[in-house]
Amino acid sequence: MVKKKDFSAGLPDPTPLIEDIISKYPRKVAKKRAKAMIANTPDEDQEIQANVRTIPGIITQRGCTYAGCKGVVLGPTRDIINLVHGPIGCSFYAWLTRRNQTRPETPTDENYMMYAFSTDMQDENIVFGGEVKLKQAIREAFELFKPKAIGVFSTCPVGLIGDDVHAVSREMKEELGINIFGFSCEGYRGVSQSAGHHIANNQVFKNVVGLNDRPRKSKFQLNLLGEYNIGGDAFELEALFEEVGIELISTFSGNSTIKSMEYAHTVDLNIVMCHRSINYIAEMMEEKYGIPWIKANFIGSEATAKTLRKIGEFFDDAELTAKIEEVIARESAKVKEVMDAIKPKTEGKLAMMFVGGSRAHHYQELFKELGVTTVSAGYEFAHRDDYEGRKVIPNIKIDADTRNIEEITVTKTENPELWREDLVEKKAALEKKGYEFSDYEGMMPEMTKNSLVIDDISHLETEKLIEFYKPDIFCAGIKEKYVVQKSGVPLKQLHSYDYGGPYTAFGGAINFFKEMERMLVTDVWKLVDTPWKSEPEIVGSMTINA
Ligand code: CFM
Repeated sequence: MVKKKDFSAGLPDPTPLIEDIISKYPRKVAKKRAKAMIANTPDEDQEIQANVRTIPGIITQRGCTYAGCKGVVLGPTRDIINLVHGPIGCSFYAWLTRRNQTRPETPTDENYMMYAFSTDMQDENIVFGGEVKLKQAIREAFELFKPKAIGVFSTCPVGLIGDDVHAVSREMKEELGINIFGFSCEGYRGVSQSAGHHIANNQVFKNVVGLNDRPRKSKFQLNLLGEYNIGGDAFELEALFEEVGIELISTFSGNSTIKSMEYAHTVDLNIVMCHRSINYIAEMMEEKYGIPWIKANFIGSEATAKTLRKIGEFFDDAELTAKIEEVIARESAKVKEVMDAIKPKTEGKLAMMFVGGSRAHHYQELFKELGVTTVSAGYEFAHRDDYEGRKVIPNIKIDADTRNIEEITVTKTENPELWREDLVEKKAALEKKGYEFSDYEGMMPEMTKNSLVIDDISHLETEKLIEFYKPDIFCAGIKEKYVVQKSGVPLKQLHSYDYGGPYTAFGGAINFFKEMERMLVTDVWKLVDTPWKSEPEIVGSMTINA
């Protein structure tokens, strides 16, 4: 049975634990891994190593560049055909595995999310080239579905043999008369899926955003960036915006359509949920159109209220503000009722979370509301700014792996009607009052003293941490789930939500609290250990007849 630790007087200094882990590695590996582990001191500027190559041989949680581009950023848009140029495995293992939901407006609306489109590359294509096959596949997809747009995604062999997906896309665009564009998102192109996010942002900005200057329809228009509708998260937020009277123009990319992205530049404000995967588009929209962005967080009821108020402050409209306050008051009361019932049972428990590039931070809010302390957390593939805040961006060294990603230059639009000087002025005026734009403070300043922050955690480190902290819950993904549970610690998947969700906004917080009650307030995990360790189960006797 796992013996609980009492950290009510504060967390212990994790330095001896770091030293113990490091001592198990060969010298070179130890040197590298030491830089990725920080005993957190929130009011000091501490530097963590992030977004560097995983050491070969270490079991990482990371995915590939193709996964970040095709699966994460473009995957949730229902009416673009995502055609994968590569071996079938790259499509098969990316097929409906991420729980990004969608809801077409009518039953006959286009929705390709349940399909897997692939060129099914064979040895012959690897040897003689696959461009002809790619063209055929594009024509076939077009004839069958007549889509508005097709995206072509490169897998590793495409880059190795030199197929030009961009040239093929241009040619096919001309031939078929629909929007077709390619992504150089070969799996090996970056150190993780993070490179794929960047590549996706660039291509969507170049080929989609700004194609349709739809006239304004409402008073308050915004885009929600970095929300992928896992487990219905975006549905919660859509309902919330609708109720307060804000028009959500486009979500990048949960429950989205390619059309909505085409007129995404007609908003007044971009709000960024997942900073890691989408900050590039937020920055580019500001550069080109003068649209400002703010960081948002809808995970946790307090965080939701804070974000709503910040949006209200931006629009500065008495009616909107009143409506926002009304919704906050009504919904917070519902959340509080559930929280008050559950918190006495969860208070003082310990959590750990190692997830992606934003949730390891966001979900700490929900645990905090239940009185659960996050003793250790880390991202799989985030950058230093997601840990330490955007202030460190100018000091991040650009390495060869980052140079591998196309850097596009964005300039101010020449169309005076599209350049939002009014927003530029509004931003300047609000900044004078202390309103923060274009900022993300990162995870480390918000974590407690002596919490242990680890980037790209390895399997050995995971086991050592469990042994040391004996957490009540571990949050990660399917790759870790059963290994962790075998050690008697429940694991909540924060990628797929274990078939649960939504967890955003007020309704989502209630869902999460109820689920945490079920996972944290149960004795079942104490039964994981073998009972014969403490008490003999079979008693036998033997008689010997001499
Ligand atoms: Fe952003 Fe995401 Fe995440 Fe991410 Fe992901 Fe995901 Fe994630 Mo899995 S975009 S960084 S690449 S919030 S798929 S919806 S859960 S690792 S923490």
